[in-house]
Amino acid sequence: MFSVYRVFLVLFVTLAAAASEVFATKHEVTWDVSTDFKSWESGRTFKVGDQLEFKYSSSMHSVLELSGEKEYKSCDTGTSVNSMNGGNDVVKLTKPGTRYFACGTMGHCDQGMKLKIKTVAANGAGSSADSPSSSSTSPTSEEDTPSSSSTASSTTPTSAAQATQFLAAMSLALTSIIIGLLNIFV
Ligand SMILES: [Cu+2]
Repeated sequence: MFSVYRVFLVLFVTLAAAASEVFATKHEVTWDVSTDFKSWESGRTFKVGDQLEFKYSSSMHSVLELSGEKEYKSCDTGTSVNSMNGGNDVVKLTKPGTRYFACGTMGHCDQGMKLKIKTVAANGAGSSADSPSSSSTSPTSEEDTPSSSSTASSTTPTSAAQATQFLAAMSLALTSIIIGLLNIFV
């Protein structure tokens, strides 16, 4: 009987892990002097596990990660902690906190080509203790908006996210039932 319980526990943990994978969002950044990064950033939530994807022409721009707030404010790119120039650079948000990015091309940062990202701890999606409904940062708000690049798909198609949410809810319900039955029979 105990082994049955374990099987379902493993199943549930696996599903929860899969759900947290799907809930991770890839935030596509149109890395250009004409983008209003402040409003782009303010409309989004960045969670641990999410990714930034900087898309740009590598002959025009680059991506520097700046060391702090002071460097960000003054566009001091001299002490950058990381530099990328692939034109399609992915940055993983691995922990809560603030990170700063700027273009390395002369003058671009001063023209507003800089980005400040506040990452928050991922909520309930990955934790089996939380109910799935509490972890619903609504899928529609996480969709990438640029319509021109709709083929470069985000990692969270709405339907898949909803399906996974449903699965997570189902597995939680199933686990509750199993545990309830085990309590009766054992
Ligand atoms: Cu630039």
